[in-house]
Amino acid sequence: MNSLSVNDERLLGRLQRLGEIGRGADGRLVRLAASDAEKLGRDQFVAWLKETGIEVAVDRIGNIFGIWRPEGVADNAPLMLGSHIDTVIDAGIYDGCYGVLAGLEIIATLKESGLRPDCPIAVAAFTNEEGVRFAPDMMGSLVYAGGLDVDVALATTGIDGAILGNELRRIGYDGDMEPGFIQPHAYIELHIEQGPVLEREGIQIGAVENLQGISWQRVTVNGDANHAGTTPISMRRDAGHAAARVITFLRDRALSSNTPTVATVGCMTFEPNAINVIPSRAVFTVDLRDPDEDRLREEEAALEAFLAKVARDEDVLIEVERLARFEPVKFDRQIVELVEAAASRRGHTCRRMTSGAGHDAQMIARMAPSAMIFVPSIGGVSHNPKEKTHDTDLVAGANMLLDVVASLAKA
Ligand code: HGY
Ligand code: MN
Ligand code: MN
Ligand code: MN
Repeated sequence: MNSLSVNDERLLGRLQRLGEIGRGADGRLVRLAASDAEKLGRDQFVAWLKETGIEVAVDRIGNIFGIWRPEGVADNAPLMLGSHIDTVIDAGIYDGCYGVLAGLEIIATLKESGLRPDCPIAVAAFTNEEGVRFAPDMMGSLVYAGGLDVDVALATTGIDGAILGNELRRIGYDGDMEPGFIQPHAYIELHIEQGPVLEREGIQIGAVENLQGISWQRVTVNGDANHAGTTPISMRRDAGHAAARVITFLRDRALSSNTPTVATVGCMTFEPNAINVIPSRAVFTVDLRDPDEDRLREEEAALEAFLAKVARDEDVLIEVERLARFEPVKFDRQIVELVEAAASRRGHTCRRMTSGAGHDAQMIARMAPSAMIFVPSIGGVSHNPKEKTHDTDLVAGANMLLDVVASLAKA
């Protein structure tokens, strides 16, 4: 089977093509979950599934599946590949799309080769992996794996006030299959690393053995608007200043902790947001992550204590809303070993690693043995239009996925 390789031109061409869908006049790629731009991306993916001649199914949370059921192959539990095609704001073209299109490429390559796996093979594009418009992130795969009720998820309100279920209906992806309608016997997700490790160490393949814990919260600070010129500093209830103290606290704590803990405040708004008005309200998000669950809980407790201190010091009211909370996940050791074996057969350097980013694989791991394959990100950059991976690495990763699929599905 080792002689088989993916059609690299088709894979790379589709990545570039999908990477242009949702690019605005300003040149920024924005394909938020269930948006008009994402609909066009979904339509293109479905068109490629149909071109490949495989079954297309959409479930109630809008997850799209291409399912290859080769003739004469028992309808056993399928092997599932996939990732997501929704993006962050001003995104690169590889995050998620690479895993979805490589999964489709594996099916097309096997189908064309005449080789027959011993089970069906499915490729999934999960809804709302990024969680930028609707929280939590990895929502479609979380619902699929039974970790969130589908009707609760469909009722989620986005940052723009839209309701997810209405949006999926509006774009025509409110499918009728129940989430979990196919129970995979294994799931493998191919993804760019989105971090600096592989490139820094000059290693071609990451055999991802676990994924760190994630804690998302939205913090609202309520103070008092007042005149920027007449209000003495000591008499202010300045929501903006209180928020700034929290941002500095999070960064200083993560920096001084010499643990892998990371903390990010990615969104911040002030009200009334006027140059000469002391902010009456500040709303910001906190993204905390750590590979160790106990440490992540300590970080959450430290934040909670500091918020109480700031509320007292600055005489402001602070409310916290939980947006997402996922414990660290261990992937399936056997699949990780298959990845390492495939890498050595292909003569690639390979190392085990932890994923810093969240992925659909961490959710599907709740229902089936799952693992991931990483390829290097140039400069470790991602969630940025400069996100890039060498074509040779993209093709190497896809051929690795092909080998692991062939081992698991005995093609
Ligand atoms: O946030 C994450 O790690 C993922 O990109 N959704
Ligand atoms: Mn991703
Ligand atoms: Mn991402
Ligand atoms: Mn992800």
